[in-house]
Amino acid sequence: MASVEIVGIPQSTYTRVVRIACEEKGVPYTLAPVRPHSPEINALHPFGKLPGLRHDGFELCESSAIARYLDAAFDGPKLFPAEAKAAARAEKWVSLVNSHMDRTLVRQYLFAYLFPQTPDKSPDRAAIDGVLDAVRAQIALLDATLAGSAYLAGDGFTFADANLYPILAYLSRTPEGGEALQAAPHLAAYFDRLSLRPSVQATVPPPLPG
Ligand SMILES: N[C@@H](CCC(=O)N[C@@H](CS)C(=O)NCC(=O)O)C(=O)O
Repeated sequence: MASVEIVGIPQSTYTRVVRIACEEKGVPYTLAPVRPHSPEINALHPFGKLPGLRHDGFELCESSAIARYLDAAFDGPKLFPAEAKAAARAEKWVSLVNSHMDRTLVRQYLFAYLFPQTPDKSPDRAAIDGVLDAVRAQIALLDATLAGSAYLAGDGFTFADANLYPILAYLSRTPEGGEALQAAPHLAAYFDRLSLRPSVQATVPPPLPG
């Protein structure tokens, strides 16, 4: 079978999500590093977002769709559970993270540190302070969920965990986010457990490009 090509930069959270998915399933892949909105990704994604996938003449975008494709097209451990309730719980957490947490934790909070809109490029304190309550509330929600199960969808690792991990990895390196994460015992233990997975260790991103 032709090899899988993931189109996206390794620092992108959603690109890392699909790389973790490939690693979990043992699917060999190459990474084609392109920036958002470049002609190459615009050809795969109608809104120019990372990542995309090319495989055997097939082209796809959207991380969750890519994970579904990998799960159906390749052998290896299942990323999505077969059992109805566990499958629905995994889907629910992918949707919650993509619809709400990515915006709060990455686009609003993290980006205020990484890509501040301040004149001197110092962290955007107003933006950070404005979103901190929401950051802490989302960390508390994850902590409460993980008090009841080892992984987001139940007792086993699923794509929902792969989908959350890259966000937590960046969050753990921020002042307030890292502190809140460490103070959330169930979430912190889950983060440490996921950090030991070979799929996670094989996809550690290099520093962000300037
Ligand atoms: N729903 C998309 C979201 C992808 C996404 O937001 N990717 C980010 C990189 S992590 C991106 O390309 N951002 C560029 C932009 O929004 O302009 C997916 O799940 O793949």
